[in-house]
Amino acid sequence: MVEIETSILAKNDGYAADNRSRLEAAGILALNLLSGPGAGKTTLLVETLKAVAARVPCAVIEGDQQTDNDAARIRAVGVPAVQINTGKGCHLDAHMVGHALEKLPLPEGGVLFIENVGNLVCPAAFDLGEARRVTLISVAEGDDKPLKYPDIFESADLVLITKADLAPHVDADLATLERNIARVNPQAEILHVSARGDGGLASWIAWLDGARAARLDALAAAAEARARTLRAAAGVLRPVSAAQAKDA
Ligand SMILES: Nc1nc2c(ncn2[C@@H]2O[C@H](COP(=O)(O)OP(=O)(O)OP(=O)(O)O)[C@@H](O)[C@H]2O)c(=O)[nH]1
Ligand SMILES: [Mg+2]
Repeated sequence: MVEIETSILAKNDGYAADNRSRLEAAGILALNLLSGPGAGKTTLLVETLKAVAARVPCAVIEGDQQTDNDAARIRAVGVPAVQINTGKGCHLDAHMVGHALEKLPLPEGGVLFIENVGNLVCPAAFDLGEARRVTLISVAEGDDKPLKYPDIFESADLVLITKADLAPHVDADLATLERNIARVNPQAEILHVSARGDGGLASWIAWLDGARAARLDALAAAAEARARTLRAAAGVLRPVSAAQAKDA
């Protein structure tokens, strides 16, 4: 059993590396969004795309066991989306995402959002080739979830505590929730968001802009370093003229 799992994950890692190279070559920030069912991933995406898609090229890959409801919600705001149905599967894997990439217009220099299947457990183990992981948990889910389902929080770069507008109605203990996230993953950034009302997504959109700028900077720096290496090699290899050879 353990051997089978290791081989499945090793295979997945190979596909994830291919996806990562492809996304890097197109200067794309790819985000893997993970949460239990209904934490608000698609609603967050719809409201985010309404706010940013006019100035940032975006595309979305949606993962659900059945239906293309979520992809339809994204397309309704004018952003390209591909729906993956996993059938009996409980998570996306990098092979599925690789096929979805072929069906999308890739948002060169922009952001690819990958909404994973709603599940607090299985998606955590599968690298999709993303640059960053964003885990969502709504205020209504209970402050003990990071301790009960640690994997999905442990691997997150950012944790979004969603549906902040509902906090007073569900007796949410947000200080304990934050403490439990930090116990599992002290490095993760934590932001509180709400898709209802004005300004509830401002901190998340600022994070997104910062992450994209950092990604593009890092890719540009790597390309410049590579260009310097190639120029240096060209200098060494440049044919020496007869006159230069005589002077030397
Ligand atoms: N009050 C409130 N409701 C929200 C918020 N965000 C999402 N919802 C509601 O929560 C429900 C689930 O939202 P979705 O965006 O479909 O959640 P999801 O994580 O994409 O769900 P799956 O894809 O099925 O896992 C919907 O009824 C949304 O309207 C929010 O910020 N505040
Ligand atoms: Mg959804």
